[in-house]
Parts: sequence; C-alpha cells; structure tokens
Amino acid sequence: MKPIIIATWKFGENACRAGWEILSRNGLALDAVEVAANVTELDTEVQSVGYGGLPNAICQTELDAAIMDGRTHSAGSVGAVKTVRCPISVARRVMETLPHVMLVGENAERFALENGFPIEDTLTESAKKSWEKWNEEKGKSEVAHFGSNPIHGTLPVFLTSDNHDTIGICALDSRGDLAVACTTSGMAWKTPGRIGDSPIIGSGLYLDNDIGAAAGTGHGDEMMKTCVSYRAVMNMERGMTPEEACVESLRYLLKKRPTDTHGHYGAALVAVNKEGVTGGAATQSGFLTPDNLWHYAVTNEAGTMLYEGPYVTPTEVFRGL
Ligand code: SD4
Repeated sequence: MKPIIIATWKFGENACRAGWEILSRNGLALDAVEVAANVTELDTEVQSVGYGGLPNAICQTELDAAIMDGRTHSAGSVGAVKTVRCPISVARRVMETLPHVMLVGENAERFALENGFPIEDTLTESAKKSWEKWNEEKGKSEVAHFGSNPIHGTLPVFLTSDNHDTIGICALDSRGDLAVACTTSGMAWKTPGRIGDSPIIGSGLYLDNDIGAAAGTGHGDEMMKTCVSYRAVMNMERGMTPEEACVESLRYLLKKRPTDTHGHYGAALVAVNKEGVTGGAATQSGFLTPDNLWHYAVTNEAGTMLYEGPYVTPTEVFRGL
C-alpha cells in the first residue's frame, strides 16, 4: 500500500511533511498523525492549536485533542487541558493505558502529570496580547466573539487563512492501516470550560480501518450537531469518494443548521479512503473571503501539495472565488 497523509489548512503542510518522515519509512499511521499534530501544537505561529493557541474569555488556554487507531478501532481524547503543550500525546496515552476514552479539565492534567508530561505554560505573550486587545474591544459590535456575535463567522477578525483553526490529520500507512488525529485550542474567547467538536469521536474525527478516515475543522458547536466526520466515513462506506463524502456530510450539516438562521459559520472536512484517495471540502460561509480561504495539505511519495476548496452550499459545489 502506498502511504499518504492529509491535513487541514496551509499549516498542515509542515505537519504532513513530519508525518511523511514516518510513513515513508514504513512507520505506523498512528505515529505519523501524532508527530504531525505535535509539529503544529508546538508551532507558536499557529494561534489555534496547542502552545500559543488563543485563550478563552478569561485568558486561559484550554486545549482539546483526540486520536484514533484504525488497527484496534480505539480512541483517546482530552478536553479543556491547560498545562500541556501537546495534548494529542496525552490523548494517545489515554487511548493506550485507560479503559476510558475521554478525560477533561484538571483531572486530565493530573493524568498527564502522572504519565510524565511536565506542567507547561501554554499561553504565549503574543496570545495574551491578542486576548488583551479582544478584552478591550469586546463591546464593539464589529469584533467577533464566538457565541455572541456571528457576524464574522468562526474567526476573530485579525486571523487569516494562514493562521487559524484546528488541525485534523488522516494517514494511511504502508500496511494499509489508518489513523486520525484532531487537535485545537478551540474557538478563541470561548466560554471557560467549553469543549468543541475536535475531541469528540465522530464529530472532530472518525475512522473505520476497512473504509477510511475523516477529520474536521470549523465551527465545532455546529459541526457536533451532525457528527460530520462519522457521516463522511459512512458516506465512503456507501461508495462515495472522499471528496464526495465530505461534500455530502457538509450539505447535511447545512440542511440541519442553515447558516441564515444561525449566523454564518464555517465547517470543513478532510478524508482519506482505504485505497489512499484523499479529498476535502468546506462550507462557503465563513471560509471564502479574500483573506480566508479553505486549504488542505496532502503529502505522498510525489511530495507535498496544497489544495483549495471545493466549497459547498446547500445547492452547489464550486472551486475558487
Ligand atoms: C472548535 N473546531 O473548537 C474547533 C476549532 C475552531 O475556529 O472552531 N476554530 O470548534
């Protein structure tokens, strides 16, 4: 089997390259998605994942992450973790050592510490400054505030397509096994304790080792309501290509949660099937403005490619502006 790795957003390129180092040496998809996620988690330029992610409404960085291993159909997840820069690795430890799937908050932090993850500062000076700016301006109507002002969709106004959102990563290894990871600091300025779609199995990520894997990014509070990643994998089971599977899952989301009744929001998916075909899609709303385009990265033996679109509306699928 020819390995391949796919990740959300432009910053997914660096993650995919790191994962490819493992896949190209016949390593495990599980190791590839963890290492790929770690690259983004530790990149402080990425203000939406791991260390340096934008904080919640009271200036705490609360990280969510989950991972699945296709070989055993096992899953591990952590939510609202403040003291670990690489929560995907804690999620993997949960998966591999506990009879449970998900730990949250202080007890997830306690589990991490007991398992050798040192207590780390997760808030950078730059993320703190961004919070201070938001905190000063949050009364202004033009400033995005998730949950209270849907005008700017899922994005704080100063974020661009190069610098926002969750990383979701799907990999297929040379043995034909799949793995998927999803890691995020969640929505900036979120209500303390809020956990989004990213660490929820079936929403932020899902796989079936006999079918394919999918992972999501975007407005998690909407995406959770239709289990978008689970639906994308089930669509592949019904014979759809990964791109078709992502498109249909997002269409279903838009049908159930129309943007015009709940503000504008963005949602996007990437997927790979068991044959190594990759694809992705995003809703038009929230992800199609000059400084905010939907990109995903793919790495295989041919190198790393960046793709844009397609964009999905309730009635059409199109590429580019
Ligand atoms: C979440 N899907 O927590 C993630 C990340 C996100 O804008 O929304 N970023 O909902």
